[in-house]
Amino acid sequence: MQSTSYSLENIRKDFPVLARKVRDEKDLVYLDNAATTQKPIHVIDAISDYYKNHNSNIHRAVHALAEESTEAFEAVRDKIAKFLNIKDRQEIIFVRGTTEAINLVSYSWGRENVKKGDIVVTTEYEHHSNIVPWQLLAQEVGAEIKYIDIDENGELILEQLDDHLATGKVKLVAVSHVSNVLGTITDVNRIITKCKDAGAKILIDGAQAVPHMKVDIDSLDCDFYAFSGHKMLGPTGVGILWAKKEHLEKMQPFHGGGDMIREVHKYETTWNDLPYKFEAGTPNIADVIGFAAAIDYLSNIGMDNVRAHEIELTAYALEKMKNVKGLTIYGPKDPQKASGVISFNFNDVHPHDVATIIDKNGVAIRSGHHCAQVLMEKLNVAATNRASFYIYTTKEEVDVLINSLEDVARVFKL
Ligand code: 7TS
Repeated sequence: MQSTSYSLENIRKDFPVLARKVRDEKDLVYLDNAATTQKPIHVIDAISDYYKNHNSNIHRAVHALAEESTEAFEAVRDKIAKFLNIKDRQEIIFVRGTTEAINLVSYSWGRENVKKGDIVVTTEYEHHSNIVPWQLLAQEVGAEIKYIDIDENGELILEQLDDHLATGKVKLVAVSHVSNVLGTITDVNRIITKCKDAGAKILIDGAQAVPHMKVDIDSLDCDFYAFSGHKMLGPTGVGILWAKKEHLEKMQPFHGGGDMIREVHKYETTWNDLPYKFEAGTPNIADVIGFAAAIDYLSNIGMDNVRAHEIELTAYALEKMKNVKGLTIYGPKDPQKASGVISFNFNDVHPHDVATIIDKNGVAIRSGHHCAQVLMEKLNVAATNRASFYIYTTKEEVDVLINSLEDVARVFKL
């Protein structure tokens, strides 16, 4: 176990995959953390231990293994409550990820509360997961979608939110806490204040925020908050929807089935208490338990240290990238305003070509539209390259990325 001080060397030793060689014995330089992070041995062992020693379904049987599994599973809810300063554990719903969390809100809350002529506001830098569910809802009920645009620094033009709210028709504002492409940190406190004054509800997509900074749900005081475990060292297939109890109590279930019921009769059913009303069927027990090990790991490092490391790396990368001819960087140039994500294009080379060439040096970045085609349209590009950092990323790895661009220049004779 690493100490609470930040030891990059010790941290890296906890991630077996980081020792891998790829593409002709090159050291792996993993810079695709916004897509998913690598897993420390603690998480891998926790999942393995669960299957080896405890595996059972939960909430039902009275035997020893069922009791152990249920206790371990429910303890994770308490751990999440503590990690994010959530006062009421009944407000924490286990889902598969951010995508499912947002769809749950769109179906169960949206279909009751958003009517013909109402407006749902989102932003130009959303992931498709925070656009498409609202489009589906809008089409079904006859509502409208409006956008908050971004400025040339990749920041939201919040005056546009005022204009939307002034119509009196806005039922919900759905915004990401951090952009997955630009890394921009949204001023969610300002947005929440504006929404409250106007009586609009607010959903925050925290998929790129919770892994990278301290998030305090109680003091944020929004209505819905969604995030995924796999972007913060946890396994895939586990995510969280947090919602205010007053909403969850009134909402219809999203899925029907086992565990979410109190009584089922031939023609009618009553619902279980929160949070189980929204957790139909056997959940992803082993991965929820693995997620707890990820939270322990991050808590042990301290989220302030995680953030400080990313600011340092981003500042280092941006400074070095300034000197690379033909590089266009999208989003904030101030590392205090962004998380560890840098999107760029290199001359006119297609991002897939850039990514393919630097992959030969073992560098893993993402190229494409990053599930943010509305943003690509705004930037007037089909795609970008994206390098994204995490707790184990080193300055040497940033150097490998930047030096690899010379190979791209050579291939394309730039
Ligand atoms: N919202 C944001 C801001 C995201 O970055 C992502 C995933 C999602 C929602 C969806 O999360 P999921 O866990 O339900 O899939 N973002 C990315 C990405 O940037 N590259 O791959 C996945």
